[in-house]
Amino acid sequence: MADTAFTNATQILEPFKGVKKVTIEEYFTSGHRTCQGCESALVMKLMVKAAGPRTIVLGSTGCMYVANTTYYTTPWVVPWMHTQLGSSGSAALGTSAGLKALMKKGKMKSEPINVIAFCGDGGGADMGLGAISATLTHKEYNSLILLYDNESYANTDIQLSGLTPFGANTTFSPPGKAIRNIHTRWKKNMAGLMAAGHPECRYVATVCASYAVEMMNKVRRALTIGGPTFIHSLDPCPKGWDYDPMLSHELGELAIETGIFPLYEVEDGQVKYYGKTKAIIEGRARKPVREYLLKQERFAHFVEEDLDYFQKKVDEMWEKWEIPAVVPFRRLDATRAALSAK
Ligand SMILES: Cc1ncc(C[n+]2csc(CCOP(=O)(O)OP(=O)(O)O)c2C)c(N)n1
Ligand code: SF4
Ligand SMILES: [Mg+2]
Repeated sequence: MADTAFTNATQILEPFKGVKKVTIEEYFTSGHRTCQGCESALVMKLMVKAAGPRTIVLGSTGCMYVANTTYYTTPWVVPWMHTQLGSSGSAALGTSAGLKALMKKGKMKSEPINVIAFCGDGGGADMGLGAISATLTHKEYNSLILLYDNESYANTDIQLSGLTPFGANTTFSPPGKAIRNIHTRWKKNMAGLMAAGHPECRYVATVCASYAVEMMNKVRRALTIGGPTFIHSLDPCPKGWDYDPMLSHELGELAIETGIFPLYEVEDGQVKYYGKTKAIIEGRARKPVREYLLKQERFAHFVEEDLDYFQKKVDEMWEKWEIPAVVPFRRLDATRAALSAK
């Protein structure tokens, strides 16, 4: 049962118990022009299928706006609104506050209406970070912000974002003869940042559409808990990552199996790993990162040294972080000793 005391949560969306129990109705259908093998389009379809018909979707500029609203066509069956590139947070908060006010004044029937705002990694993890952060402090309004992470500003031809992985070839970081890796910064830890920094946000999860039922169930959990919630989805992008579109599903799996992108949810401060990430926590070996990286042409310029560096950074996430692969803080040995001596 959802705890409704803390927020305005008014509905219980039970998890789908297996693929056969998933509802057949579609609210994101034909009529879009995304690339073949686009995982972000699949994320839109699963996200709104999980939420159901009483849902308003808000979307910031990016592939999931442009390719989904080509002139006079749209795949959206539910009400949908475009919002400015950095505004998914503001749009979520404003819409949920507006609905609440109309219901309070009796101008609308009082009923649960899901407000979901999506954003890309550029729009969400870079440009719109402040607005998302503000929304996650407003516990009195129900909304879900879903960040679809294709690891670049894809719609404007693959510029690097704060979520582009180390070394990737983008139009802003083409490998050259003099400098092999132009992009040398490590990817932001977006879900960990949202979970650790927003005490009023009761639910943060990471998902990947390669695990579709689990992904939908995280959306249902977020909408059941209510208040402001956040989901980070890793979405293989054939154009930006430069691979055969038939590999989208497999690359999603490899991102998890190598430990590069962990699957977890943080509910009321408790971290729960799930899927193959849980298996890793329980002792299953992580696959080497090279199995994931070398299937993508954006890393075709990598030499052994780069693969080793990438592996070392991922190993650190699992072996040195205070909460493995979630929160990167490390306590000093002296602090640890003092606490355990109490
Ligand atoms: C304020 C602003 N700056 C730049 C643009 C141009 N622009 C449109 S979509 C886009 C890329 C957005 O990247 P992301 O949020 O990652 O979404 P994706 O295109 O990858 O789906 C950019 C830079 C814009 N629309 N608004
Ligand atoms: S560029 Fe990537 S995210 Fe954009 S429509 Fe194509 S596959 Fe999807
Ligand atoms: Mg993007």
